[in-house]
Amino acid sequence: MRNPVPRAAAIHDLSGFGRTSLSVVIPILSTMGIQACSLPTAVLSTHTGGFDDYRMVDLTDEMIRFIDHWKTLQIGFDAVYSGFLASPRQIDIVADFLGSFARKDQIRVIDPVLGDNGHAYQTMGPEMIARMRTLVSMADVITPNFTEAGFLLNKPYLNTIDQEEIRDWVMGLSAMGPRTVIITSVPLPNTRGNCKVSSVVAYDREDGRLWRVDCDYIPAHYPGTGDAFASVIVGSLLQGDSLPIALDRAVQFVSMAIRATFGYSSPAREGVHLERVLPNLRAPVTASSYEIIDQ
Ligand code: PXL
Repeated sequence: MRNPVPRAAAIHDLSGFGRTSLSVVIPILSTMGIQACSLPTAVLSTHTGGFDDYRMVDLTDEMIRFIDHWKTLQIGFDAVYSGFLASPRQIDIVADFLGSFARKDQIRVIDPVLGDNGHAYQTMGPEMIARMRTLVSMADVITPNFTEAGFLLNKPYLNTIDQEEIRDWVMGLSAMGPRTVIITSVPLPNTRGNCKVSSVVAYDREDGRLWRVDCDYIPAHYPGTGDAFASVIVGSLLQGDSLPIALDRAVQFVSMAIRATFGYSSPAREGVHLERVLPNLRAPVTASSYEIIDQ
């Protein structure tokens, strides 16, 4: 039976400063009417993007004890949603978690947090990438950015990619297991005159349809926007939205968050001004800009 308030297990780190991971996941899910139950993978003073002297407490052993407690409570989750994992062993722990807490009509969303802009994050080595492929195979939905998609497929980073090739990428990732593959920050050639765009491309293996949503490119990079994007996808799917509407809502929200921030000169590493835009997640869905590119 579904919970009266949809409930998601949120398996991410807690970074105290910088607006990534649980600091982003919890407010977004709560605002969307979803109960977020945190299973922290690590506690950090800040996230690792743009800060050098961060302190990190790896919670791998504690996760096992926390999960054991949750098992005794027989908690039922409508979604299991994982992001930043702090050690290769945590990937096995999340895989076990998926087995132990499986239930009918549950969605398993894995955001394979590994890197961005062609580079792996400071804590992500080849073993994390290799093991992440196993976790991805157990998901219903994955939300890699373009860099992470390349890592999972073992493809070199490209500065631009055409529609034919990105179709191969999403199908290749879906063949690894997940029914739905959503790749963000795809550098497709622009379709809006001279305006540079960054696209989200998504594929649903069940109906074979391929979707695209373009966003205006803004020359700034804020850590945590991938976490915000995936969290809106989780909330939207749990609210019963279709895939293209979920994509639209996530793109619109992240674009708005970036625009709300970019006008100020706050350091990019502090993330987007989430607090200013959160209420928009409760607004009715009024506009959509998705396109179908293959059916
Ligand atoms: O936003 C992804 C993320 C999550 N958690 C930590 C990170 C990052 C990206 O830098 O460092 C700790």
